[in-house]
Order: sequence, then C-alpha cells, then structure tokens
Amino acid sequence: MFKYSIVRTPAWSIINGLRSSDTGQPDYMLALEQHSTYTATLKRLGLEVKILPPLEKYPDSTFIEDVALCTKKCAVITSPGAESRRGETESLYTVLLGYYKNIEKITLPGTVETGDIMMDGDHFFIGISKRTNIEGADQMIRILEKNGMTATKVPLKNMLHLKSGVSFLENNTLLVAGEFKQTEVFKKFKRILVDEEESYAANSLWINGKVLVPEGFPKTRKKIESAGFETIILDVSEFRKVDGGLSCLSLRF
Ligand code: CIR
Repeated sequence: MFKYSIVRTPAWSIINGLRSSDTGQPDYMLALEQHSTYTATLKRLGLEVKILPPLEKYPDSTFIEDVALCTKKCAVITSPGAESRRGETESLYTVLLGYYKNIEKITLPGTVETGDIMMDGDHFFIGISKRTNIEGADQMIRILEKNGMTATKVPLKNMLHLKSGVSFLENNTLLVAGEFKQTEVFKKFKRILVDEEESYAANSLWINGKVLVPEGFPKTRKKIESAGFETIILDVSEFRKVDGGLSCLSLRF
C-alpha cells in the first residue's frame, strides 16, 4: 500500500512539452482541471499528497514520475535522457529529504527516466529505451542491490518508456501492450493483453486496491474489471497530447 504521493502542478509551458506525434496542443486550463481531479483521487485513495509548484522553465515537469524512484528503502534522483528535462531534478533533493534519509543519484553519462522502471515488490524491471541507457540502468541496479533489492533490464524498441506499454497491477498481474506481449520475462505473470487500438490504456495505475484507467478505453477497462480489479476512470486527454499518462503524474511510495 502507498502512503505518500508527490505531484507537480503543470506549468503553462506544458503546451510546448515533448511529444512524439502531433495530436494538438494541450489546453492548459483543462490540464489544470484534470490534474486537480487526479490529485483529489490520490487523496481519496488514502494518500497524503504533496503538491509542488509549477516549473515554467521545464514544460514536462508535471511528469514528476520520471525524475525520481521512490522505494521502500531509498529514493533515487534520476538523470533524464531528454536534455530539456535534466534541470527538473534540481529542486527534488530537498523535497525528498522530507521523506527519506537515504537519497542516491544517477549521474551522466548514465541516463534514467522512471517511466522506464516498473516495480514488483522488491524487484524492478528497467527498460532500456531512448531515455534510459545501459550505464544509467547499471547505476540504478547497483543502488537497488546495495539496498537489498533486485532488478532486470528489459530492452525496448518502439515505446517511449517501459510503462507506456506495461503496468504491474499487483496480484502477480500485468497489463501488457504492443512489443511487451513477446517479452519473455513478462510471460510468468498473469497477463491482461491490451488491444492495439487501446494501447495507451496499458499505462493504468494500481493504487491501494484500485486501478486508475484513462477515459476512453472501454475494452481494457472491462478486461481489468474481469480480472477482479475495481477501476476508477480519469480523463487525462491533455497529458496524452504530450505523451504523458496516469503513472507519470505522480511519485507514489
Ligand atoms: C516526455 O516526453 O518526456 C514527456 N512529454 C512525457 C513523459 C511521460 N512520462 C512517463 O511516461 N513516465
């Protein structure tokens, strides 16, 4: 169960956020509204939520998941692969000190974005992507092992991040889309396979017994419910326009 969460209010500059395809500019006011519903949902699920102020200089800074890994034993500040996101880590150390004594750091030339890290208890899957390189993943693995945890590297071909295509829903269950349907290490789990046209919904988010699912993906929602999970539907359309999903909007620990 998670106790704490940290989110960052979207900056107006999110309209210039990184994106892999052009599906229109986010509507800032709507993004703010969706973010505040998201935050209220985390609170409803029992989390104590810290809301950090917007960072105008960093358009993607609301995707706070990418800049830290918060485990039971330590926190790790990452080293984003996207150059425009590197400065997002600056203010984090002081924030994390409010929760952790043990704070580590990934350093260049290592790069890691936590969208590439999926947690299964004390084990972590680390995607090797355009944003997370082998050097960064190896630094992360050394830190995790030093703290009594383990990790496995998973190569990625097409997706932005590992969790763009696979989510751990607890109870040994994974939600899996696209290229990860073939990934050997995921075959030992009970897998819910996401249809191609609903691939975005692979980034659904387990929090304290419920699964948050993005609005507009009825087939995936139904499959998750049939597997025995209660769902909560949230509209994150404005974050999707800049490749963001439900998990990227918070740190949870
Ligand atoms: C980026 O490209 O970095 C942002 N526009 C989206 C980040 C999404 N983060 C995530 O999936 N963890």
